[in-house]
Amino acid sequence: MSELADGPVRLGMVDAPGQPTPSDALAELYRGFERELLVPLWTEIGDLMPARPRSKAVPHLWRWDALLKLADQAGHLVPVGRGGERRAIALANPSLGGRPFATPTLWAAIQYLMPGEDAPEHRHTQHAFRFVVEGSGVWTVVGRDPVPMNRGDFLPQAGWNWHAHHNAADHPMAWIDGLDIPFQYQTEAQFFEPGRDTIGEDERGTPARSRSERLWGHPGLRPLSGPAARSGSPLLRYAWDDTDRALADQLALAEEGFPGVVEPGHAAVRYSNPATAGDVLPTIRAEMHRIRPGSETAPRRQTGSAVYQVFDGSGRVTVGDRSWSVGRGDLFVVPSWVAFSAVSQASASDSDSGALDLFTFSDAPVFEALGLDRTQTEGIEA
Ligand code: 1HN
Repeated sequence: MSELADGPVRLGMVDAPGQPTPSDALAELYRGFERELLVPLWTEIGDLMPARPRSKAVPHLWRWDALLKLADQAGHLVPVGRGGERRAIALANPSLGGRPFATPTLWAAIQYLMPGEDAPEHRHTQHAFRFVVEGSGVWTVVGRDPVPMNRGDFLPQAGWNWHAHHNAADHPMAWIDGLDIPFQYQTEAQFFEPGRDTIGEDERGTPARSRSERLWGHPGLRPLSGPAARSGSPLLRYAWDDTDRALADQLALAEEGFPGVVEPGHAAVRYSNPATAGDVLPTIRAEMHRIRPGSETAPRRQTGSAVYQVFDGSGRVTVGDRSWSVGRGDLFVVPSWVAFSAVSQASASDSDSGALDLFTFSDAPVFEALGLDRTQTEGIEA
């Protein structure tokens, strides 16, 4: 065995194109690099500059039933309070070293609150949202504004806003949290600050609509009094009724012969900031897709990663070389430049709309801001 094998320089590269002929002098050179903490480009270029993205993450599926069962067990065993802050249990992509990272940029977790429980107030630079696949009864209090959380609601919450949660119901409630924690972990620009241990009595109200919705939640109408655009959406809840109607209208228009859907049988909406019409959060894009039974989306791949949750219905999803039958609540990951497609197999009897509804969030705003966004829809081999 050559001495080269012992150094940091990978022996496998010896046979790669453009590599020097092994010799004692070369081994001495490589030992010199090691001693001085230097790495030559010619042994690393394939990894540093791949011809196309090669994600460190892999496609993976988490079943909602399994998550919910474990979250409920945690509800009975693990208190919520200062330090841990939240009873949130994160998806750990199997190829990301056991870190609580669904993808290299995105955190996704199931969070659980028992009846009457409070999660303490804090704020952090990480951008976040909640999405509710089932249940109700929790109000998230953002900047002292109690915001209801019901099935199908999407609740963005830009970084550095104070927030706490309280369960006003007599039953536990689960939801998913999405945050840009892995992305901000890499940026090394995170800040965190604990707030009050308990929210005020005046914040324990259970209004059907938050103050933010009363100010910002009117289609196409922005308040003249509203605060200047912040770094994320001022609308704290996108209620399911509005999302559902938008999707149903798209499919109905298409059926009436008018343009409306992205592809046959496939309606889709993006949650947008009513002050800017851009993405709801600086680092996170969120969308809801509705696929008619029997319809299939064309395979597509793009730079950046995404997490999907089946909101309703059932079907089959394909992510790269993996494929799963999925149903309500199931979560899966689409890594960068891995093709994704979905087939709706729902029937009117096992879902609200009779279709496959997929909620998804991604890191697309980061890639677009940096000019790194690329999408391929044609010529993807099955
Ligand atoms: C957080 O504040 C929430 O507010 C959820 O519900 C998940 C994960 C890590 C750090 C803070 C929340 C979180 C989190």
